[in-house]
Amino acid sequence: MSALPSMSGHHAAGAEAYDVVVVGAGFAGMYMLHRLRGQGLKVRVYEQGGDVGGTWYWNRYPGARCDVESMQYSYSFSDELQQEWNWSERYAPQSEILRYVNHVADRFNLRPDIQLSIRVDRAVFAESTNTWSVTTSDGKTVTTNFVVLATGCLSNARVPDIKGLPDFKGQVYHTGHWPHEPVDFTGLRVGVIGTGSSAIQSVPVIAEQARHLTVFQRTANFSIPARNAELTSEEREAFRKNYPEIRRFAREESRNGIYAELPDRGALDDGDNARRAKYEQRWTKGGLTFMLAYNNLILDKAANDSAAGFVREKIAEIVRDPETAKRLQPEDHPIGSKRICVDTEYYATFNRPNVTLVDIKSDSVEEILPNAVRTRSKDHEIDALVLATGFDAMTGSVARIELRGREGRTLNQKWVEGPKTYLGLMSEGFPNLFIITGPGSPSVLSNMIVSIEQHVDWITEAIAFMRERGLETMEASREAEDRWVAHVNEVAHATLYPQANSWYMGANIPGKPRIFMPYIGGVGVYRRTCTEVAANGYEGFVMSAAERAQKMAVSS
Ligand code: N01
Repeated sequence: MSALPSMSGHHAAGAEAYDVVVVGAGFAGMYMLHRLRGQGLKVRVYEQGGDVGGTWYWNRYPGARCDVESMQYSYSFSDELQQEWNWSERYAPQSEILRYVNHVADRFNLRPDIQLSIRVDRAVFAESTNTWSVTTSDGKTVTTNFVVLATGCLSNARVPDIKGLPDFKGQVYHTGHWPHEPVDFTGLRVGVIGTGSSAIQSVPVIAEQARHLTVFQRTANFSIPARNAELTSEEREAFRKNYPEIRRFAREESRNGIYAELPDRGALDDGDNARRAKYEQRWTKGGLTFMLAYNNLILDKAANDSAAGFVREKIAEIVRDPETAKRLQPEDHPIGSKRICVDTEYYATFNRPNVTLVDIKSDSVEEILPNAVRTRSKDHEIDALVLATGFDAMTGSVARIELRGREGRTLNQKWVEGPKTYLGLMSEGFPNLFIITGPGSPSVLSNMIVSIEQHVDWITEAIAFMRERGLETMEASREAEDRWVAHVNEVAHATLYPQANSWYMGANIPGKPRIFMPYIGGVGVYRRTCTEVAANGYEGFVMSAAERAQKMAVSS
């Protein structure tokens, strides 16, 4: 326990008082709790799910796995933990990741400070006391000095507004909100709407069960084989032995928080044969790092075209029906400008006699009938419908909470033209409100665990800094925030990313402002920026002591 006093000095009488309220008990909220408790702070975590795990609690669809290898998609803060946990596969299934999260909750005794099945509905900052009042779905209000939003980037499942959907007489599922009981599609005609990562993982598994599967595709996506396999004990040992360097590299040198061999040249620096051999090698190795074949794939359109062309050729080789292969070949965005998908037998699934691909760009969905999806040209009869339609990403979960900062202004009002933050950590006008992996930080462009740990450590240190100096509020300055928002956009527009209608841009939500949300500058670069900001006395942030505390100091 820290020798410093708890901070809950100026809270209104009556309400329960905390130093920090954390919203969400996924990977971010759990580690945040662990660090803050280590500082002797009184912390309460609210989690709307029935258990810990966040994304991994909700996304239970068939075939759900992470697209970052488990030996790297895992906490690094405890060497004992990373040495003792046995990942079974290169990409562990969702159930195993959830077991791991639960193991962490127990191992670090986190549960007593986590309240489950409780949503945070509103948080209001009181300028008179410099505290937040947090109201939860059970009607209670507590006060706290700090609020940390650990609400996740992809946690607000999005059900599209399709005519007739409520009248469908079979079961409707959303991949991001999957039932806890096993779903059995045996003997059923199933429809899947959407072809993003969630669909690409679930389609091959559903196809094995269903009598017939119809996949409704609006936009084709690039997918690379996962090459998932059981991990041998030698492979696990190699990671464990080299963890110090693997983790250091991921944090400090990588762009995306993943330890991987970095390319030393651009795609056009190699001749046709050498380039093809390199893509082939990456394709055979599998996984997200396909995009690391060359150092300019996401910067130079001609370089990108060479990689995209390679994957299109692979699709044509795998898929036997030329019409279907053509429909599956993405043509409307550069490869990697939407998160590249990682699959097991996705394209090959379209060779099965019980699978049909419907291109709903040319043959759009008109409505859902009680027993079918009606597209312009025909009714596709189905018994069950899976919506793999994604999330209101990055801002969606934050937007669902009524957050009122200075002068009663809500964050939704402030972000009406797109999210504005300084470093993705704080937003001006909202003192003592931190966001873990918020818009404006590498977040979804990285191995989330690396970015989560970096933010949690930074926030922990900022709070400790304030306590040591008797400071009561911290917030982003308008000027620093404006500069950061401009920088995030400038970096994004120097790449091919904005050329895709992706959820990175908010383009999947009708009416959502189009602004590039994650920071592309790279995990290592971003980390150095945050470290320098802190070393320079939290440059760009305004910190202040309470007037009351100052008065007390003067009079004593
Ligand atoms: O969601 P998405 P997701 N009518 O938004 C379509 C992470 N993740 O859940 O592209 C018809 O990518 C939409 O079509 P279009 C990962 O970061 C990771 O699959 O907008 N179709 C698209 O095809 C990922 O990027 C893992 O034209 C509609 C699909 O639905 C992120 O989560 C696994 C529609 C949505 O794709 C989101 O992935 C899963 C409509 N009205 C997820 N509305 C791994 O780690 C939407 N679509 C492997």
